[in-house]
Amino acid sequence: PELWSDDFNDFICKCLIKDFELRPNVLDLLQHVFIKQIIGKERILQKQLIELIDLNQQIGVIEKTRHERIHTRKGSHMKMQTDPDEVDDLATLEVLDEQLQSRYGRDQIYTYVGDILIAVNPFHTMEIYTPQRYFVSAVINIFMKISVSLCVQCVVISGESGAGKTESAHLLVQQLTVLGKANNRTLQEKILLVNSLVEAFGNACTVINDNSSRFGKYLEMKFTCGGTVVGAQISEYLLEKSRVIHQAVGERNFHIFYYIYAGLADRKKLAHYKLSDSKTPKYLCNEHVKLGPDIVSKAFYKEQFDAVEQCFKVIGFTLEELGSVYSTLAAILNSGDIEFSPVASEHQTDKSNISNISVLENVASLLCIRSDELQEALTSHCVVARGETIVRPNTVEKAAEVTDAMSKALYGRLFSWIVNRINSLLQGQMMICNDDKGLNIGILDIFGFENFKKNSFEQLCINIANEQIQFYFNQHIFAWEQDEYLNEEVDARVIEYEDNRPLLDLFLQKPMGMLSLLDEESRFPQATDQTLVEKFEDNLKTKSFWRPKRVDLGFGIHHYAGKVIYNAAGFLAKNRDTLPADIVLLLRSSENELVRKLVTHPLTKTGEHGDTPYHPRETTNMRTQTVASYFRYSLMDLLSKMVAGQPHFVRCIKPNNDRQANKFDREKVLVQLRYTGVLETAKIRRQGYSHRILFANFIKRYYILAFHAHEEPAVTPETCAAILEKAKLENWAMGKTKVFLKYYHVEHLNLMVQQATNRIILLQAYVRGWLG
Ligand code: AOV
Ligand code: MG
Repeated sequence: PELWSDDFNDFICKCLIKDFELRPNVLDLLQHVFIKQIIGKERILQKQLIELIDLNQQIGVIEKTRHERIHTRKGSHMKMQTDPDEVDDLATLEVLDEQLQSRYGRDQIYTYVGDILIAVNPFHTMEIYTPQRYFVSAVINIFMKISVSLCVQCVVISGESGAGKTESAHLLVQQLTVLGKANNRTLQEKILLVNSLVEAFGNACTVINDNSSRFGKYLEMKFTCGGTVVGAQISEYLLEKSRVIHQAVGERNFHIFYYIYAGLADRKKLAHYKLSDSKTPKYLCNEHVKLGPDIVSKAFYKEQFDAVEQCFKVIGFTLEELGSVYSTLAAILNSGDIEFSPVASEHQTDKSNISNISVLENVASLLCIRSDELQEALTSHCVVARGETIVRPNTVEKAAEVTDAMSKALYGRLFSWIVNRINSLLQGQMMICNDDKGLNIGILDIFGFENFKKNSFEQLCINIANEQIQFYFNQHIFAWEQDEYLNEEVDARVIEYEDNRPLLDLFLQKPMGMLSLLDEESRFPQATDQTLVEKFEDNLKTKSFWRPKRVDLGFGIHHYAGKVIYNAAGFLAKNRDTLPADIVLLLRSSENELVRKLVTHPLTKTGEHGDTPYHPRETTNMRTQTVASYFRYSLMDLLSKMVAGQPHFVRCIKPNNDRQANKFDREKVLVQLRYTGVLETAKIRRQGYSHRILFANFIKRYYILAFHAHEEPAVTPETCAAILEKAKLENWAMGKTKVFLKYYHVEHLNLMVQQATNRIILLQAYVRGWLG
């Protein structure tokens, strides 16, 4: 082929996506030569060509060892004769957990099982992310795929809480920004900061993870065809707002509250934001917070506050906006301290009064609303009866509920606003390039599967989301693969896998699924959490649901990742998540623009793509949408994004429950490998056909192995067979439109093409006199 042709580019890409460990000089070349020159389709300079040939020789050395390995694999029918320690892809190995353990002992935390990347949490800082040895080959893989296939790539990171998803997502973004060398350094910096900023607001300390994600995050990085990063957009899902007003035993509120409280104190600005140094706001006092060695110091919080403020500024928030964000946070903290006391009224209905008016005034002043109106909105409510509006007093309990609802709503909307604002600021940055066809890499990092001592509505939502991701994984790895065998009439052994569809139906089916039942019950004013659990029990007839004895309001679910006992206390209130219209109207009257924006909607639909999910609940009638139905909507939105791309799965594995470095609990790992389907994946990769290539593509890629360069062989199964036979491969299958290959076939074919192309490069270079 012509040296500068597409085929040649294709070849380079193939070299790069090999999963050998990249060496520093190869890496440099990768950045300097390939990405800029080849993918950018510019001519390579003579000097660089020489370097390229060096590289080829290096690849040759690496390939030689690979070659031997592949042959051993083929010859011995999967009985590995090579040292398994050397193998980065464990799909061929039988004892996966054992191998992972010995690799872990050597700090080799990344391992492939077929095309799935396993990342075992090292629980200590690793030296591997230095600029010289920066890249996990998976990153290169993804990066090259967008360049080659010009299709959206989607990285789905999953694993239980504390397994390392968020950390992996960070590293991935970091590496992609370096690879996608933006000409625009500031943009690159901004993209890196976005993650930290959003996490300050959306992460919190739980009993499992000190930096636990309490929302789902989908970050899309946009690239030009030349591989330069030109922008990013972020979508957030299902923030656990209830944490603002209440935290479970041993847990904390969202990080940002501690940051701002310590940061403002340090700057002697507490009074300005109506906070007191001597009295910690109630929302931040969880008396049961553990006091372990990792208790975070004020100095640390203060540093974090400075960092967050810096992020805001670099991304482009104005000082005015920052002030409003701080005021809103301070208003939320103050709201938690408003105290109500009962007042006996003449009609003997329970009325409530605010016993610390000064705090109420603080809240009103921070939100720029009138304090008398706020008092009224908290201590009374309007009902419409027979066309007449009647004002009814709120009991102490009710008034406190309304206050909490306001806090949660303000925080949830503030979070969405920040995310939307980031998006529009990054959008403004986006360089529109001529060749920008919108190449896109999405990275999904959600909250991991949770099973606490006490599990509530939040855990149910989190676990359903994980159940959905697992379903998507199964579909992709098992179900679609098997469908394809059927359609193509290829005889392949069917792999049994744990199908969690019945479980998803249990949750999501309409009208008899758990969420629908919850919504239905939420509409009855007389319903209680007790009637709700009974409703579940009467309608959910499956082995995966049961009522444990001795647990009031308890129900159990057998999730894909294990059994969880939930407690339905508070489910109805949490699901209704009512924000009284009086509060909405009052906040809309605020003199602060941000506060007004938070309650006027839709927030924004960013940019021309309009692909940021707006919140359907934020329409005129704020009371109709329950958390369950919003949750369902979000899940579908997320899924539609994922399905649109080509997925890459990263499975994070937690090696022990004690967050300890160098501790590998075999049993714990095995359980995760089992329920995440990694073991079955290994099986399917061994027994099935990992690659299915359309005849035309197969011939285009490999014809050179059996035909002359100038020939154009017919696109037929016979041509494909001829190529495969020429390459002396066995055990492949021919479908109706595709060739079915085991992945070691593809390795072998690629190797042969590379060798053929290497010869061509050297020859051409020689002919042109560049080799002296
Ligand atoms: P998660 O995202 O999977 O949990 P994190 O990414 O927050 O888990 O990881 C938990 C902790 O493990 C981090 O705070 C680090 O201390 C450590 N860790 C993880 N990955 C690495 C790594 N590559 N190198 C060094 N340390 C690491 V959750 O959000 O709770 O589901 O909901
Ligand atoms: Mg996380």
